[in-house]
Parts: sequence; C-alpha cells; structure tokens
Amino acid sequence: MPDLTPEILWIGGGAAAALAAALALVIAFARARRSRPPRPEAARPREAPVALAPPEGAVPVAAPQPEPVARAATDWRAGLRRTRGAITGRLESLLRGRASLDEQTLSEVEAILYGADLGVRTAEELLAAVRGLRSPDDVRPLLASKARALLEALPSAVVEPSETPHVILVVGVNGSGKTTSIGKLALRYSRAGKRVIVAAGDTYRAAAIEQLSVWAERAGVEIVKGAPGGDPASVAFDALRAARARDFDVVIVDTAGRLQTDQGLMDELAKIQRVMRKEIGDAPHEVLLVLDANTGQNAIRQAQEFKKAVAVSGIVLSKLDGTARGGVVLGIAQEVGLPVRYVGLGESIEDLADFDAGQFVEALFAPAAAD
Ligand SMILES: Nc1nc2c(ncn2[C@@H]2O[C@H](COP(=O)(O)OP(=O)(O)OP(=O)(O)O)[C@@H](O)[C@H]2O)c(=O)[nH]1
Ligand SMILES: [Mg+2]
Repeated sequence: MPDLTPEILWIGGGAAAALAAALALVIAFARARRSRPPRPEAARPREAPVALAPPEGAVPVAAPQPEPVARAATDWRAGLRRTRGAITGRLESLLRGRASLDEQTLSEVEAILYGADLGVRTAEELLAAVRGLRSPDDVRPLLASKARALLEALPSAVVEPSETPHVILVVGVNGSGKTTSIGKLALRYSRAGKRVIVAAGDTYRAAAIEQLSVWAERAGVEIVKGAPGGDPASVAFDALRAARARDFDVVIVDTAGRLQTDQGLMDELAKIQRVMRKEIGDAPHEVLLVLDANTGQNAIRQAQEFKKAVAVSGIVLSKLDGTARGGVVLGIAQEVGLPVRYVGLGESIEDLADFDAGQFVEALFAPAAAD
C-alpha cells in the first residue's frame, strides 16, 4: 500500500489555510458592518409642529420607528381549525352516510349546536332552520348561509377616523388581551402613516404601565403614563390633551382589567369616558371590548355588561388561535349585536387581523375531514 501521508498532510494544510483565509474575510466583513454609520431613521409621517409642554404627569417617550415586516395573508383556515372541528367536524361525522334527518339525528345536531358556544338564541335559530331540511347534505350549506347573514346584518365594524385625534378606548376583563391588542393596533396605525400615542390608563399595577411601555416601544409609538395608583381618568385626559397639542392622529387608551360584575370598577370606566369628553366632545370615537375567545359563552355575558357601562362599538376577539370556541363570534353577533372588528391570532405584534365575515364563515364551514 503506498504511503499517502505527505499528500494527506499537504491537502490538510491547504484546507486549513483556506479556512483561515475565509475566517479573516468574515471578520473583516463584520468589522466593516460595525463601523458603518447607523441607518437613518425612517422619516416620521408628520412632524409634531408643537411645542406645548406635555401635561403634568405625562411622560411622552419617543421610540424608534419599527422595521417594516411583511405579513402573510391571514390564514383563517388554520386559525379556525379547532373551532371547525368542534362544529363542522362533528356534524360531518354525524351526518356521513345518513339518508335522512330523522328525530334522533336532529337531536344530535341540536347537541352539537348547543355545545358550540354559539349562544342559546343562535343555536335555537339554526336548529329551527335545520328542522326544515330534508337532506343531511343541505345542513352544512344552510348553516353557512345563516351564519353569514347573521354577521352581515351587523353595523359595519370599520371606523374610518374622520377627525384627529381619533380616540380609542380599550376595555375588557383581566387578562383578556387588552394591552397586547393595543400594541398590535398601535403598530397597524403607525404603519398606516398615523402618529400614534398610547395612554397607560391601567394605573392599578406598576407592571401594567411597564408592559404598555414595552409594547409602545415595539410599535415605535409614544406613550403617556401617569403615576402608579393615580386616577386613570386623568391619564386618559392628559393623553387627549397631549394628542391635541402635539397633533397626534390616534390615541389608544389602555384600562385595567375588571370583572364585568364589579359595579364600582364598571362605573370607573364610565367616568373615564365622561372625563375624555371634557377634552374632546365626542371622544372616545371607538370603544373596543377585548374578549378572550377561550371564554366561550361567558364572552357574551361580558359584552352585555360592558355595553351597559360604556358605548362599546366593536369587539377584539383575542386568542382565536388554538381555541375550539370561536363559534362565539356568532353568539356575540346575535345576542349582543356587536360586530367583531379584529381578531387576535397569536402573541406577537403582527398577530392581529381585521375580522372578515365571509372568510370566517368559509373557513368555519369548510370540510373538516381534511384537517
Ligand atoms: N395566543 C394568544 N395569546 C394572546 C393573544 N392576545 C393576548 N394574548 C396573551 O394573553 C395574555 C394576557 O394579555 P394582556 O394583553 O396582558 O391582557 P390584559 O387584558 O391587558 O390583562 P390585564 O391588564 O391583566 O387585565 C398574555 O400572555 C398575552 O400574550 C392572542 O391573540 N393569542
Ligand atoms: Mg393590560
């Protein structure tokens, strides 16, 4: 056997030299990058013409503009997979191979509808329509068209800001996703070229103020904070005043979570709304109630109670990702008469989608067997 050792050594030495050269190149490139001057900040859409000092207690904090990130089209089919399993999937399994809708089958359809978080009235109405059918094949198309009609009968959820600042008050029970949704919304408006300021109206926990600051920074918007334990209505008032003085387009006010059954705290929301009107007569222009989709029918009760305290104009249905209880969208429409405006589809700042009734219904009643 020939002795290959010198060649192997030579080849090994050559490879090491090449490796060293490559490494040197990489280091040189990294140094060059580090020494490059920082990229200029994205131009702000409108410069604040002002100069009014911020109101007392307000701490406006300038934050860098975020990098634009492309967002994939909302995947309604994926987002509704579990809800579709709970409604369409169960109906498919029940009706497969059945020749007619006999009483036994109808009572099973009833059980599925009542168990689907649609709310009693919606379930009753859908069941009554199904009773009029002859063929099991017609059940799914009928439910889809009824659901669509129900959602399309609601007032439009889209509110185009017609004056500035456009004021949005965000309310909801503890942990429903208010602060997260505000971060997501702030980013949306700021990407649309609006100057946004958020207000830390949850003064009950110092951590809540800090949490909103983090979201404001992520979204690249400003924030007005009050002192922990301070009056939330006065933080909201300060934010409106700052927004007017400094020419902001959109103000989004966070509030502390509260049980819908706690009258004292619900009254406080009404006070926030009243105090805002002292600064801007028709504020808030939108009151978004954040409901956690996982709470199912309890979300319907929450909506009914919040509606009594403040002029709720639309719903943000958070945590629709991964829940089987998304049928509650129909219950909210039917029993509360409020449109879902946005849905939360995850915990990151990009995970907010405009609600789209057509896409929602199509995804909900799509064949579930393929999931
Ligand atoms: N998966 C998922 N999680 C969400 C979504 N929205 C919010 N969350 C999570 O829900 C939890 C509560 O969210 P927050 O935004 O703090 O809720 P909040 O209503 O402000 O809570 P309080 O201020 O305590 O009343 C956090 O862990 C969020 O990451 C969503 O759309 N999907
Ligand atoms: Mg919060």
